[in-house]
Parts: sequence; C-alpha cells; structure tokens
Amino acid sequence: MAENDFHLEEKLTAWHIGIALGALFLGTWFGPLQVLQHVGIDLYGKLAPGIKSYYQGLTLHGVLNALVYTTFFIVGFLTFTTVHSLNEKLRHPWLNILGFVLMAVGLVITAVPLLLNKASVLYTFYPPLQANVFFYIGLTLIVVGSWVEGFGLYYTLARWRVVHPGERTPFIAFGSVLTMVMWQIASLGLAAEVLVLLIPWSLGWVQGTDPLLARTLFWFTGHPIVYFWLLPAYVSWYGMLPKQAGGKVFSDPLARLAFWLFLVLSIPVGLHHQFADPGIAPTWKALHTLLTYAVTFPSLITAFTVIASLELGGRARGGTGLFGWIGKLPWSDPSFSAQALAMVTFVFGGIGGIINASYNVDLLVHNTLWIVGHFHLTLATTVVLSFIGISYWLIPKLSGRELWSVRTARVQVWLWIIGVVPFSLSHHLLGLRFAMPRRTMLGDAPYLSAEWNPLLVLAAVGGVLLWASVLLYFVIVLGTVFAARKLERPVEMPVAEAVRSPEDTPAWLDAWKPWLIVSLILIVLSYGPPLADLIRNANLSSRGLQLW
Ligand code: HEM
Ligand SMILES: [Cu+2]
Repeated sequence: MAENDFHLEEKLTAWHIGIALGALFLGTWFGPLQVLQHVGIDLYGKLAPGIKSYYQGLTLHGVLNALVYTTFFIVGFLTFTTVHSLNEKLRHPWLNILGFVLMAVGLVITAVPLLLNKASVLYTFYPPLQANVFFYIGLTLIVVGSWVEGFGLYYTLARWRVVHPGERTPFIAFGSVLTMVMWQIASLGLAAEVLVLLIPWSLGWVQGTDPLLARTLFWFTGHPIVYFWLLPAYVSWYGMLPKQAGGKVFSDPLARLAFWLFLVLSIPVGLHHQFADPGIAPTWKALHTLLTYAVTFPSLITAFTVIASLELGGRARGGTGLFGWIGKLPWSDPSFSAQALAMVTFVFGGIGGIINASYNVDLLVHNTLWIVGHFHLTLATTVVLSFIGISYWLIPKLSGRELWSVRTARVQVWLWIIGVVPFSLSHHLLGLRFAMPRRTMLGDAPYLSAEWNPLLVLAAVGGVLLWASVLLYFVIVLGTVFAARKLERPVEMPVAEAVRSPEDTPAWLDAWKPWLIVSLILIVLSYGPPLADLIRNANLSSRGLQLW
C-alpha cells in the first residue's frame, strides 16, 4: 500500500498525540512546584496564579499526566501501530472518529471543574471526597471513547483475518489489539464505580456511598491501568526497538506468550493496593500478592527476550565478548537511548514493585514518599521516556519534518535520567527511613525535622532537572512540528523481523478464546468472593466531603 494511504489514520493519531502532549505540559508544570513546596519555597502564587491550593495542583498533576496524557497517547499510538502493522486501513473509520470525539469532549468536561477547583479530589478520587459531577462524567466519556476506538481496531483486525486466513497476526498489531482488550476488561471496574456509585451520589440522588466498595472497584482498574501504560511501550521494545538496534526479535512465540500472560494476570491483582483497607479478608489480599508475583514471570520473559534481541543487534553491528555488544548499540539515536534507558530504569522500578506488592513489607512503605519515588521510576520514566523515544520517530513521521535537533534530543534523554535518579532515590529513602507521608504539603508540616532536609533538597534538585528535561522535550517537539526541515526520505514505522518466521509460532499463541476464558476465570476466582461480600454488605452511608 502506498504511503499516503493512511492519511486519515495518521491525522487521527496526530490529534491524539497533540492533546496528550498538551496535557503532559500542563500536568508536569506542577512537578517542580511540588518539590519546591516541600523545601519551603512556595511558587504557586507566581507560577500558577489561578490555582487555589497544593491539592488542586496535585489533582491536575495526577489527572493530566497519569490519566489524560497516557490514554490519549496510547490510543493514538495503537491506532497507528495497528493499521501500519496490518497494512490495513481502519475498517470503520467513523467508529474511531466517534471515539476520539467522545474522548476530547470528555476531556473538556473534566477540565472545567478541575480548573474551577470543584474537583480537587486527586487522580484516585477516593470517596468520601466528592467532586462536581461533571468531573466523573467527563472521565467516563474519556474511557468510553477509548472503548469505542478499541472496537474500531477489533473490526480492523477481524477484517485482516478474513483476508489472511491461517496467517499469524503480525506481532505489532497483535500486541496493540491485546492491549486494548485488556484495557476494556480492566476498565469495567472503574465504569461500575463511577456509574453506579459516584455519579448518583454526587448528583444527590443517594445521600451516601460506600468508600470500601468504591475503592475496590477503583483498584480493579487501577492496577491493570499500569499495564495499559506499559504494554504499548512493550509493543515498541519487542516489535520495533530490535529493528532500530539492527537486530531481530529473538523469539516471536515468547513475545506473544508474555503478552497473553499480561492479559491473564494484570487484572486479578488489584487488592495489592488495599492491604491497609479493613473489611477485606486477608486470604484475598494474600491471593492477590501471589498472583502479583506471577506477573513478574512475563516481566522476566520480557527482560530476557528484549535483551537477547538487542544483543543480536549489538553483535550484528560488530560487538564482541560478553558485554562488548552493549557499547555498539545505537546510543546516539535518541529514540533508541530513551527506550533503552527506560528499560534499565524498569529494573529498579520492578524490584520496588515486588516490595510494594508484598503484603507485610508494603505496610512499611504504604502511602509514604517511597511510593512517589516508585511511580516516577515506572510510570513517569519507564513509560513516559519510552513514549518520548517513540515520539522521536513518530512525530517526524506524522509531521513530515525532520527531528528538529538530534543533539538536543540526546541531551534531553540523559537530562531526564540525571534528574530522576536523585529525585527517585531521595523519595524512596524519605519514605523508607522516615516514613514521610505522600500527598502532604511538607513545606508547611509542623513535624518537619532538620534531619530530613538534605534528602528533600536532593529531591527538589532532581525534580527541577527532570522538569528541565520535560521543557527541552517540548522545545524539540515544537521545533520539529513548526520549524524543522521537510523530510527528504519518508520515515517508516520500525518493524523488527523475528529470527524464525512467525508462521512457526504455534497457533495457540494466536488464538483469542482460550486466553480470554482463562482471564475471566481468574478474575471471577480472585475478585468474585470478596466483591460479592462487599456488595452484600454495602453500606451507603458516607456523605460527600469537600475539603478544599
Ligand atoms: C516534571 C517532573 C516531575 C516532578 C518534579 C514531579 C513531582 C511529583 C511529586 C513531588 C509528587 C508527590 C506529591 C505529593 O505526594 O504530595 C508527584 C506526584 C505524582 N506524579 Fe509527578 N512529577 C513529575 C512528572 C510526572 C510525570 C511525567 C508523571 C506521569 C506521567 C507524574 C505522575 C504523578 C502522579 C500520578 C502523582 C501522584 C499524584 C497523587 O498523589 O494524587 N509525574 N509528582
Ligand atoms: Cu498495582
């Protein structure tokens, strides 16, 4: 198919990514304000004049970064990857356009109460904190829009399968669609929470709500959402990065097996966010701990397969010896280095994750700054830096212009690492050693001790450097879209070949039904009894609180 055949699809992708980046820019604005607040420097009045409180800012930081940026970027990216990988246009483009419009309208509806300080409930919006109803309605529309776009991708894949009977789905499309399927199942919890509990309650149709039931439904979605963020990065690490490194996918069957295991194991583990919640029997928490450990298995497969694929690249480029191939990788390509460094970061993020998921050990770090250190390694670096790396070829592709400055992009990537290491290390230590709470205006806390200061200052320095890297990223993006030279040769999506033909991959690794059934069975087993118990004993007695 000729290049410009995907005109509509690419336009749609560009719109998603444009909105995503706008959200990232506004959302990260509050990052340095937060770390500086913690050392007693309050810049909110000067740099965020309309913002009424630290908590309004923190809500914007969480919602715009963790919910809006991620969802828009991912849906846009997966649309691009699916159609290009299948070489098949969207089957029903109106579905994807409709989904996008729903997401965009939802974003506007969410933004209004957020900006008016009527929804400063943080991005987890735990009841009994109560937001203006439009906050919940807007978020619901964003999620429903993403489902509709997911269906648009399924019809496209279904069409491809009709035209290519018996062939293995190309890996990139396979991983992309699987990510959407996982998200659709996972987000049912959030949908139930918002539609059944929160919207009627914030409209005043019911007087009270049940915080424990609401939190449980929230975390049904809240853990797998991290895999909704990670899997698109994995699509790139498995399916594209080996090509960028001059290598091949070490094992197509292993790659698919890992994705299936993520589908099956991402969801039945959400109670690991509720170890400290009363009213859920320890048996279920322990079961979710064990299932969380099981998710480390596909993560280890990923580490093995992706590193082996990159090693093939390093050796093909002349690397020798046990580690000599590492230096031969294309580190000067910022798209590669961003994603490779994102992977290295994930080693530490993953280890921290196992600690958090351990029922008893978590109690030591729960709700402390340790957690902030953890998710700025995993979400804010592994995922975001991977997306940044992807955008270093995708934005040139979509805009038809060269990357504005490769050298600046190289600096941007390393500056991110130079910022996040002290930021994250100090947050981990502050949580572990001093049990310093997260979601707290530490600069104003009367219990602040001089002993904590050095680490808080280190966190602030790291945070400001991290933000400088974000700014540099936006300079590069804007420079690329508005000021760079037109591309001489068109950019192609990097598609890595597998060492052995995917047609050698067993058919059961390309069959949806068995995996979906196993996935549903595990959900019913792990969530059925505790949820049934919570619903049977539901107590709609908590009135809404507006603490701001
Ligand atoms: C620009 C650099 C950034 C800095 C300096 C920064 C700093 C911080 C700090 C200090 C907190 C903790 C606030 C508290 O607990 O009171 C925080 C929370 C958070 N950050 Fe960042 N951040 C940055 C970028 C990001 C990015 C890129 C993401 C994700 C895409 C992100 C996602 C989050 C989330 C989800 C929270 C939790 C909000 C909550 O507790 O409700 N941050 N950030
Ligand atoms: Cu989790």
